[in-house]
Amino acid sequence: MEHYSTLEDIADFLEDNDDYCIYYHKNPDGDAIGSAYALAMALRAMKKNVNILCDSPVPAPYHYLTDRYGTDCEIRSRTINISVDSAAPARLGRYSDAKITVCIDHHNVNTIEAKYKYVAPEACSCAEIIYELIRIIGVPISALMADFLYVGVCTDSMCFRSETVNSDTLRTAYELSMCHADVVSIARRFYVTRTEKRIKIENRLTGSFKLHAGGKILSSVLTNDDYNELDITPDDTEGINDLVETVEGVKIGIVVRERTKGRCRISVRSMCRVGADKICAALGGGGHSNAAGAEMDGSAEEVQRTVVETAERFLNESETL
Ligand SMILES: [Mn+2]
Repeated sequence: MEHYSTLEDIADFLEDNDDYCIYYHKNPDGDAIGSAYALAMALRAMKKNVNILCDSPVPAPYHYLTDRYGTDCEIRSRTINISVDSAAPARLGRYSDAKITVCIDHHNVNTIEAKYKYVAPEACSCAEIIYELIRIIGVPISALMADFLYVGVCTDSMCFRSETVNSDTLRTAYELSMCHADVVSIARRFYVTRTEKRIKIENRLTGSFKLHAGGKILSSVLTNDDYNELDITPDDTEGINDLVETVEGVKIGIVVRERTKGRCRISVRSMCRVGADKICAALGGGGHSNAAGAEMDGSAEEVQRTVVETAERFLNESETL
């Protein structure tokens, strides 16, 4: 538990200055987007000048919210940089050199250097921390802000079923529902309804499922050929990792996605005590104990073999403890 500053300190600092730029990690998820946009809306309500920057475009499923946020402002020279939900400078992609003054995050390990740093690994989502911060600042939480925050809580908690869900997660969800977050439509949108294209992608991924270590490890692959045949981009596969949890008995689930020739993105889910972040750290990546990722060189097949071997090693170690 590394709390370098209090949220009260950060709230005071934000009140005292005028120009902000909020950064969130590349290949963003709902928590990164929700945290950044909700904080930006709170700062706008405080009459501050705010911009939001990310190395990747906002994925399509979030456009229905971000389109309602409005346009960015001009970036001024004395802008103070804030990072949310981002564990390391490299996660900011082409903005990795930005001098961050306020860092708010919930990853176990955070290597961003910032004067005001608040890292709460016990928080299930960064959105929960942003919610507390906005409450301390005292600006009213609009229905759109509540939707942004609820999307963060709902997606990082995998719709309230990840190991990291705790009573604070549920309390935040309850309070956001009191602020008119559209809880039913968000759960439906991100966890129930699927497009026909999505169903085809999911079928392709589940078709590649392989079991290892007596069924305790599952690996799966999406290759460039799959993308071409299904006429999709890697963006269309966001959240696909959830599927590895659907097979009974699986403790560690792996998805390998080919990005370009000879380069793959891996995602690891852990449903046991083996840290997904530990497995990914051994492969040059990082993340949370329940979900983590890395990028690796090699063909999809080679990468899959390496990740499975690494997961087996960690699983064996934990079982002999
Ligand atoms: Mn997060």
